Amino acid sequence: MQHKRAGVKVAQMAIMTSMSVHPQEIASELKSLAQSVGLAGLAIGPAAPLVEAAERLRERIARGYAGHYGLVEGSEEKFCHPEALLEGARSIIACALPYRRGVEPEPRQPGELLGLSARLARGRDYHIVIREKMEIVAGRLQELAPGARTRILHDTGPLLDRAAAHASGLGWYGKNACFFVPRFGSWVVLGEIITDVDLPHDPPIVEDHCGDCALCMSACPTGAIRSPYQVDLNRCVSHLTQMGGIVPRELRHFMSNMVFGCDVCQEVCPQNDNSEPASSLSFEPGAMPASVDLIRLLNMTKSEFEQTLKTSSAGWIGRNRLRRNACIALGNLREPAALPTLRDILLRDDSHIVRAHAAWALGEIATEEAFAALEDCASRETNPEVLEELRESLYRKTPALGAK
Ligand code: B12
Ligand code: SF4
Ligand code: SF4
Repeated sequence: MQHKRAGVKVAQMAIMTSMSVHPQEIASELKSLAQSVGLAGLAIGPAAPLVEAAERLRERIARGYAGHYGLVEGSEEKFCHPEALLEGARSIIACALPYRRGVEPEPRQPGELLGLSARLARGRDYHIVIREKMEIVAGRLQELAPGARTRILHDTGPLLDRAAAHASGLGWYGKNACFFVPRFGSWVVLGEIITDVDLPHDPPIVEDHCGDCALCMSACPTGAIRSPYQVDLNRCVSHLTQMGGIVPRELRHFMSNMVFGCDVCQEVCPQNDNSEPASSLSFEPGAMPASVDLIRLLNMTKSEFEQTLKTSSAGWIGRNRLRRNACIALGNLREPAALPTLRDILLRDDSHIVRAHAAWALGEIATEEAFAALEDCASRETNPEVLEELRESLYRKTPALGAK
């Protein structure tokens, strides 16, 4: 073991001595490069354990605010150790990609069967965009420091991106738990390059930017921001739109017409008031529009999905979760015009999850015709989860039964 560590040290020294360019110059060049490729910022921190984040993550898991996304007891050991993710790791190069586009969607008019996607879902898949840009930065680092080793991580990697960005001095946390960077506010996604090159570190930003404000906490539709900086994943609408299976009935109303994600706690934030839109270099229009035609989404075939929404940032959740969310959105809009499509879905759809949420939506529309469709279906359906939803929706017609 000792022998191995000594070997790593020698390798590191080799990288430092073979560097023809001074580390300070490398850092400055990478920062300029980041700007020119359309990143919102780049900052460099030590590849050291994320001690504070580990403590917060432990507390969060203990309170039951996590539990999905592989965040279980002991996860802090897995997600807070950048130094373990690359042999000889010395620095984290934290990067932010802005995604807010200048164009705002037209507000929905009464009668329109439209859903809404969160801002980050509207461009090309951000996982691909940020990776492309970080590859350019990592490539330049390898030119400036020959022999440098790098590992690129973002979102699905085994590291807390916000905590790594914070430790690298890229920006600061808001009480909504989102990460803010200068000029672009919290409308950024994050990624990091771990490297064995010893680069000068930027100091973490420690100032509190929220002060007495608590707008995000009062605006959150489900009260998911339990205390400053602590979001209860189980109540967060963003999670509800992404989770698999049946969405808890008591939380569906809070999802409004969202088909992917939730931006409420960022939209109300005064720190985002003057945030700059992303340059065209960063976010080209993607397959997911801001306003989503819910009927079209429900009728979308597998091959149409593959060619369109699959290539957006929301594509990874798959066609049926998006169609399930479309049912919830239609239930919340309560527009009778959605009835024929929901009835067709309820009678014929392959996915029992989509059928179950169509049954809920018809119960929300609650017209004579909607109840007739539910009764018709109840006599043919065999799936227990759909039958349960049918029963609950039909209780709305005869509330006395529900009281039993
Ligand atoms: C699981 C997850 C979720 C979950 C839980 C989110 C949450 N707040 O806990 C759900 C599905 C709800 C979610 C929603 C969203 N997410 Co998300 N999500 C993740 C993921 C995969 C893991 C993050 C996680 O659970 N962390 C656990 C907690 C404990 O850690 P944390 O979020 O890093 O932050 C805490 C600690 O680090 C701690 N902390 C540590 N040091 C310090 C120091 C100080 C001084 C303070 C105050 C706090 C602090 O405070 C934070 C709050 O507890 C990351 C990707 C990744 N690999 O990191 C993306 C990520 C966090 N998500 C991201 C985004 C964009 C979103 C959404 C905006 C998407 C949307 N529009 O719907 C929402 C925002 C919801 C919100 N208010 O947080 C971005 C963050 C961008 C940003 N600018 O902050 C990430 C980093 C993905 C990426 N690579 O860009 N997400
Ligand atoms: S994303 Fe939406 S539900 Fe989640 S904490 Fe923010 S406002 Fe609340
Ligand atoms: S809304 Fe207020 S409290 Fe919430 S993150 Fe923004 S400034 Fe902080």
